[in-house]
Formats: sequence, C-alpha cells, structure tokens
Amino acid sequence: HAGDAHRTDLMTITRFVLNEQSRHPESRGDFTILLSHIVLGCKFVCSCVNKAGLAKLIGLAGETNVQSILVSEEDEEATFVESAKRGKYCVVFDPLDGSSNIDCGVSIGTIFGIYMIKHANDPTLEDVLQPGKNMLAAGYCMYGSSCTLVLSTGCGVNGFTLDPSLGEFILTHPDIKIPKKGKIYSVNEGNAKNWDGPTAKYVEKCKFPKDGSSSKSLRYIGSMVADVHRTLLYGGVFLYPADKKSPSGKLRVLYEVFPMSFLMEQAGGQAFTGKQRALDLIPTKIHERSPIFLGSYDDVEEIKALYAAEE
Ligand code: AHM
Ligand code: MG
Repeated sequence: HAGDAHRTDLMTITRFVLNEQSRHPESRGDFTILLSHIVLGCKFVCSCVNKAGLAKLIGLAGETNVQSILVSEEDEEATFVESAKRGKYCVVFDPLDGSSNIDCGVSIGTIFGIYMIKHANDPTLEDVLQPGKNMLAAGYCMYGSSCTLVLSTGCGVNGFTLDPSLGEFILTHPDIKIPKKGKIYSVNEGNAKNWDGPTAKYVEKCKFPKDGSSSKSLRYIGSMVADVHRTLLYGGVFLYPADKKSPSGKLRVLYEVFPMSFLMEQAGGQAFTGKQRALDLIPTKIHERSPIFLGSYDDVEEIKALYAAEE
C-alpha cells in the first residue's frame, strides 16, 4: 500500500455533479455540461491570475451552447446566444470580482449563478430578471493561495480545491454549514459616517455588546469572495449596507448578492437586504445594486430586528 500518496477514489467536481444529476432521471446532461464549462472558465481565470496575465481574460464567455443569455459585470448589455445555439439556461456572473486587489496579491474570485429560461425559444431580459430564489445553482471560485470552488445546486453547499497536478477540482469541504452564530463582522467601516441607523447600531453592538457577550472581531479584505468565504467557514456577518452616498449599497444583485445569498441559505445562514429576504428581491435591471447583510443565522436575525425596530 502506498498510503494516501496514490488515492484513486477522489471525488472530482465532474463526478460529484454527475452524481447529483443522476437524481434527475429526466436530465439530458445539459446542466452538467454547462457547469463543467463554468468550471473550465474558472481554471482558465485561475491560470491567468497566477500569471497575472490579465490581458487574456477577454473571451471568457466562450463558445458554449448550453445557455441562452449571459449577464456579466464586465458587459453593459446582456449577451443573447445566437438562436441556433441557444440552450435553456441563463448565466449571470462576475468574472473577476475584487480586481482592485490584484496588484497586491490578495484573493479575488469569480461569482456565478444559473437560472432556467422561462420561455424556451424566445429568451428575453425577463428571463434573467428573476428573484434569486429561482436560481438552480450558484457558486464562486476563489483565487488565493489555492484555488477553491464553492458550489450549490440547491441541496447544500460543497467546496472543491483545485489539484494543479491533476487539473481537477477535488471535493475537500463536503456539506458546508455556517456556524449558527459567529464572532466576526466584516464591513468597510470607512463608510460609517454615511450609514443608516440600524447598520450603525449593529456595528456598535459588535464592538460594545451590552448583554455581557464578548465583542466581535473585525475582518475586512475588501474582496467579496474572500470575505464571504471566511464568513461561510468561520461564521459571522458580511455587510455592504446602504449609505447616504449610495442608497442601494455597492454590490450588484444578479451576480454578487444573489449567488452569495443562495449559498448562505443553502449553508444554513441568512441573507437580508435591510427590507426583505435577499433572494425574494426581483431585479428590474441587470446591473441593479442592493444593500446586503449575510452570514450566520442568529447574527442576521439581530440585524433584522434592528431594521424592524426602525419602522
Ligand atoms: P468590483 O466588482 O468592482 O470588484 O467591486 C466589488 C468589490 C467586492 O469584492 C467587495 O466586497 C467590495 O467591492 C469592496 O468595496 P469597498 O472597497 O467599497 O469596501
Ligand atoms: Mg464585482
């Protein structure tokens, strides 16, 4: 026995997704193909980011034909796949989020979500302007000291790590559940002077708790994928609230807020906009923004109570 050095029973992401799809006997495999294209895209970005050869990132949308509509943070307009090549899915994505962090080597990531189109042969913008709860799958890939892909297809959350020698994502974090309550809050406190009442009160509570509990630690990378990844694994809250200068916050509903909210709920946490459950929001434009508070169930519950008290 060579021990662990030659394990052959690895759960690759392809095998994992195929297993999940076998629970849907009616599936024709399109969804699996779409996901493996997205995974390939992430590997491509990972290799480019590692080389910092960003010039080659253009063309990420690729030549796949299992989707109908693409919405990317990098494109003003949605892309409709030509009719002969249309499939039944819409993909919304932020190909490289947190790119202001690139030059100093901080983790950045790709975020994506997948919807089923509503009208089979006649996709319109309405197909992507669906509430987040309609997403079939969502995930992100984080390009850090290792390349980590976190995925949910609607039955829990699983994390995979790229094994560069195999070029395969291997299941390393099965069935991720976020701690019910956390010890960390994550927010850009530089915006504090412009915050609304409930946000200010919540952060004050994190620092000076009045119920005898210990104060929370602040961690803020400024790269959503990395901040959300830590929140998912360690618990706590990530917030990008509204402020007087940007009443809708900064983060984009379709490809930042929704996929991360989907993952949080699937991991047992919550995501709240300050007004409602984030996944109930119905976007009216593809690049719409929303305030967001997401993370551990109990922590988000406290934020919800502060907003409810405000009304
Ligand atoms: P980007 O899409 O232009 O990269 O901006 C999104 C990023 C997120 O990754 C991060 O959570 C946020 O911006 C940080 O914003 P700020 O610098 O205002 O704290
Ligand atoms: Mg972004």
